This record gives sequence, structure tokens and C-alpha cells, in this order.
Amino acid sequence: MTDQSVVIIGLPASGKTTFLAALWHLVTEREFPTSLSFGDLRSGDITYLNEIAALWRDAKKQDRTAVGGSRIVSMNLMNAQQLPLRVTFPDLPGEAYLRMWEDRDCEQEVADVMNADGVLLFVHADTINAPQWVIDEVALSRHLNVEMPKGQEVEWHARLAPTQVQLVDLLQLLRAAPLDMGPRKLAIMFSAWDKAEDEELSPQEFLTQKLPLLAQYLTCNADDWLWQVYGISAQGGDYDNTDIGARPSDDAERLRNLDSPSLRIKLVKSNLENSNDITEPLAWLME
Ligand SMILES: Nc1nc2c(ncn2[C@@H]2O[C@H](COP(=O)(O)OP(=O)(O)O)[C@@H](O)[C@H]2O)c(=O)[nH]1
Ligand SMILES: [Mg+2]
Repeated sequence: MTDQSVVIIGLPASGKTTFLAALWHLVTEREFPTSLSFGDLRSGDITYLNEIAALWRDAKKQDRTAVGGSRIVSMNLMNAQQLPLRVTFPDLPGEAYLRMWEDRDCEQEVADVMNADGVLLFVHADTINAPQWVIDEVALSRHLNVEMPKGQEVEWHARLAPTQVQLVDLLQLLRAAPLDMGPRKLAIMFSAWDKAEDEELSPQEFLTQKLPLLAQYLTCNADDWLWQVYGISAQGGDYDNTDIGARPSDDAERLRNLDSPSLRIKLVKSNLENSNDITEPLAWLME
């Protein structure tokens, strides 16, 4: 069997666990054919995968991946040529990546999982923190007749940096010692694509418009990434919040009523072709 490892990276709440849950449902339930299919069960501890897939089927949001409690999950899959592949993913809390950006530091365990052949970078399409210009803020306040308070300085903190700055830095860290392992393949996954679809942009156009710094970093190709960009809706809409007293989501009810849960899943490729097969980016990473 060929052992392949794929690292799933992304800032906190970027859709990593939801993707793993939908993927595990899709390959184990086999409601329709997929590029990579389920191989066999000799994949170590699948309790975690079963737990997150059960929440996903119930249309309930995933618990925030416990800080410090990373999970390494493996799946035995088969490619189109029926060759067995073992794919290992770490489901690390996004704080580990935030720490790389803010503190220029990571645990040895995190460094070890970065040593993977393919990289899936998750970006939540609906929570991108765009750069803001003081001059625009002032113009907006004037327009709205809101007084700008004077002398109220906000101290800068690395966490306030725009999403694209943090992501470019993360990718650069992966191409610098000690994490560098030569050129790699990178799949950029815009999660919660159902929230972005109304803008009628292709995933590639979305990248260029919303994260121009990242788009330019990838296009100028200084770090030799072989990359693709996808829009992915692993839920199809908003799921129920599991916090006590939270209002159930209308989307969740509609999604639970679909004939088969796999129909909630949607993958949009850069040529705008779409399918329910979220194993495709993985198959591409492992080609
Ligand atoms: N609308 C919508 N929300 C999503 C989708 N995928 C993930 N989310 C939401 O994005 C948030 C973060 O997802 P999660 O998988 O926990 O992110 P992680 O912290 O990167 O593991 C949660 O509130 C999810 O419900 C999707 O396809 N559609
Ligand atoms: Mg998570």
C-alpha cells in the first residue's frame, strides 16, 4: 500500500473538521461513486471519524477541536486504478497555525505533521478579514454622519492582521527551514462556499478579488507551489449551533430532509464545474 500524507491547515474555524466529517460520510456510505473510494477498515482508530460524521449527518456544528487535543486520523482509500492508498490527516486546532503566525513557533508534533506530501489549505469564504484603510473608515463615518472619536488608538496585535497576510506567511513558513521539504502540491479550499455563491464568482476569481496578496504570491510562484483552488460546501448551509439555548437553523432542517446526506456536499472547481465528490482535491494532490 502506498502511504500518503496530506496535511490540512487553516486558521481557527476555517472548516477543517467539517470537511473530514463529510469526507468520512461520503466514502463509507458510498451513496454515489467518488474519485477515491473506501478501501478497508484497517485504519486504526476511527472512533473520532465516526463521531464527527454522526454530528455532520445530524446537521449539528462540530465542537471546536479541543485546544491541545489534536487528532491524527488515517483512512484507507483506493484510487481509480484500485491502488490502495493510506491517507493520514491531522485534525489540529487552528490555534496551532495561529501560534505559528503570532509567536513564530510551533510544537514538535505540529512540525512533524507538516511533513506531508500534499497540503489542503482551508479558508472560510464568509469570514475573511480584509485589509482596512483609515482613509476609507473616515470617509464612511463622514458619509454616515458618525463622529470619529479622536485619540482612540488600538494597539496593534498580530492577530489583527488581514487573513491574506496570515495565510501567505503560513505558506512561506512551509517553504522555509525547518518545515521545508521541497515543492509541494497545494489545494486551496474555500469552505462554506454556499455563503459565497451569490457573488457568482469562480473560486479562482474569488481568490483574486478577496485575497489579492495570496493570489499574487501564488501566481508569481516564488515558492514553487503546484496549486489549484476549489469552492467547497461540506454542509450545504448553516448547521444547528449546539450551544444551550441556541436557535435551530432553518438550513439545517432543509438539509436533514434531503434524500441522502451526501447531496448536501458540493465541490466547485475553477472551471465552475461542480460535483458532490469532495475526494477530488485529494485525488489531485496524490496524483
Ligand atoms: N454555511 C456553511 N458553514 C460551514 C460549512 N463548513 C463549515 N462551516 C461552518 O464553519 C465553522 C467552522 O467549521 P469547523 O469545521 O469547525 O472548522 P475548523 O475549526 O477549521 O475545524 C462552523 O460553524 C461550521 O458550521 C459549509 O459548507 N457551509
Ligand atoms: Mg476543528
